[in-house]
Amino acid sequence: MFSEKIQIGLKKQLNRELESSQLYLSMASWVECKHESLEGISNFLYDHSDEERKHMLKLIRYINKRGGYADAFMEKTIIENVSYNSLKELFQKLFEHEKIISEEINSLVELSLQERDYFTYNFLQWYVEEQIEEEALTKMILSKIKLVEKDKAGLYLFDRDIKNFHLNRE
Ligand code: OFO
Repeated sequence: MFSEKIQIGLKKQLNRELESSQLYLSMASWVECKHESLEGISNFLYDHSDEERKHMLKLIRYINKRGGYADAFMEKTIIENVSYNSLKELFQKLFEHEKIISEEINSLVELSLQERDYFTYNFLQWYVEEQIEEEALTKMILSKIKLVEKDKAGLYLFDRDIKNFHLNRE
C-alpha cells in the first residue's frame, strides 16, 4: 500500500536531493572562483552535484512507478549567499549536511515500517547504503583538508588525488 504519508515523505526527500545537488554545485562554483588552481576539488564537487541529481531522479521514478505522482517540488531549493572562510569550513558544512540527510533517510525507513510498506522499505535500503558511504567520504575528505590546508604542497597533492576518492559502492 502506497500511502499518502509515504508519498509526502518521498517527495520531501526528492526536494532534499535537489537541494543537495544545488549545494554541491554552489560549492563547486565557489572553489572554482576563489581557488582556481584547485580544479580537482571543484571537479569533484561538480561531479557530485550530478550524483545528487541522480538520487532525486531515482525517487521521482519510484514514486511514479508506485502509482503516485512526483509533481511536487515543494520547498525552496535555491542556495543563496554562498561564501566560506576556508576549504575546511566548506567541507565541514558538507559533512554536517550529509549527516542531516542520513537522519532524514532513517526517518523515512522508520515511516515505511510504520506504514507496513515493505516495497518502500526495500527501495530505501539503497539510500541507507549511500549515506553510509557519503558520510564516510565527506568525513575522510574533511580530515585530509584539516591536515593539508595550510601546506601548499600538501594541498596541491590533495587536489591531484581527490579525483580518486570515490564512494566504495560505485
Ligand atoms: Fe543524496 O546523498 Fe548526499 O546528500
